[in-house]
Amino acid sequence: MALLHVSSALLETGWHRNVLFTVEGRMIVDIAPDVAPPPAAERLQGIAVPGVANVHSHAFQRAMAGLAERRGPEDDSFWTWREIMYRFLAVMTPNDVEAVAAWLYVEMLEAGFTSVGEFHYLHNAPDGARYADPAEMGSRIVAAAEAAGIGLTLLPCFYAHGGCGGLPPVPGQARFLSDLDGFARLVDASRRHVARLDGANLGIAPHSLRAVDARELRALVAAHPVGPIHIHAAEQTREVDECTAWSGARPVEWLLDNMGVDARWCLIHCTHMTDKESRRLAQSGAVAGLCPITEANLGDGIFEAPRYLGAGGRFAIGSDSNVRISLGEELRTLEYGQRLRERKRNRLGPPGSSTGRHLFDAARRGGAQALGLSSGALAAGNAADIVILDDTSPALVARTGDAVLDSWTFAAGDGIARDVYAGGRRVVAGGRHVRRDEIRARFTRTLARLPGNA
Ligand code: NGQ
Ligand code: ZN
Repeated sequence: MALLHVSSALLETGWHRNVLFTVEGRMIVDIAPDVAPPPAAERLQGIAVPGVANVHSHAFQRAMAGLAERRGPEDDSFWTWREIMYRFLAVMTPNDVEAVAAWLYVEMLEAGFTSVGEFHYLHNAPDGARYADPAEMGSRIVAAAEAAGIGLTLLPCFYAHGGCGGLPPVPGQARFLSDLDGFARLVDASRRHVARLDGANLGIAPHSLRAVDARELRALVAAHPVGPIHIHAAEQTREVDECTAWSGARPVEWLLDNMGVDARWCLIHCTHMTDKESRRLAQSGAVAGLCPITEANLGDGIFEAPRYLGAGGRFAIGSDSNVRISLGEELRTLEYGQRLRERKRNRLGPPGSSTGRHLFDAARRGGAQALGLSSGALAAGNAADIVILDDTSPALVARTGDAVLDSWTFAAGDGIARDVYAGGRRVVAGGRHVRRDEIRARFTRTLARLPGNA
């Protein structure tokens, strides 16, 4: 049992001072506000907020961050980026993926993300051959999460086609492919790896309506009656056009019409929705997994947040391509997109509310839902995912209450999280991950071998 005392904390019931947390194993078992620290307590000077789930990551892509920012002969797009990404992943070994993922998860924890949904599709060897263990690559993700101490929801991805309506895959997709039987074996093997990691979860991730046909998607949902289901949807206008040409319906519309989308579902991006799709998705109880930094980087478009949130829609944040790892920057980018489009300020959140607080609350709640976690709030009975912000940081000096979240979101740089507990374990102390040096050294050695110019 551990006792942690902080000077202030954002609890489920709002802001409180002098808060004592009792942590047992992975869980918070008691919270007492307005108490002096007992002698046995560890005293942490700072502001405690709940750790937030990062619901959408392709870990291996961290290794190519910054390598696709060079203008090509024709208009660069999501699709030209994807070709660079495919060339890059073709050379990555299981060891490489583990080293990159472990470092990425260190960065996530230092940024205040205490769990990650790994949308994992790099299953096969570079030539498409199966590894002896079909979940060899997934086991490396589990090992990386274990080394970093981040909460993991592993989302093995089903990928079978190269376009809507069951088009054949292209050669660059060989590492992702399986059929339904192979996928069942992959999920079973993944489950065994996940089981050895305390608190880890398993879901499934049909990649997108470009990679999964209608029959397969129905079979996958029927075979997995519990747990999170994540799918990419409506990120690019070309995808919307392709889906409409195939089915007569747009991607989000098709999923709503055909798949019984509910609170188990997390639809990643949903950048391009009509008014009606926004309203229907909001009513479904599903989570929209928004990845604002990646969506900006890839030129996807701007999510229609005021409309969707106004209809009660839930969202969560994902770092997706992992080109940058920053919770504040994700939330800021989401809000700034709306400001730039509407030429107005403070677009998200009801009148009178703090924008930072509103976005943070929505992201922590939606994140926990999308990953199937009992966290997302500092409350007894929830996982001890606790982020203690450095109240001596220049960006937070003289800030209290919601102003802390506004300043974190809009004014602070990186390095605001001083101490981070994930599943009851202190993984960041004094702003540094407890295994930072060793995990970083392995990452550095790995990057030195991978192509440095894609
Ligand atoms: C992915 N990433 O699976 O890594 C995708 C690109 C695709 C994003 N959509 C590949 N951001 O969607 O075909
Ligand atoms: Zn993605």
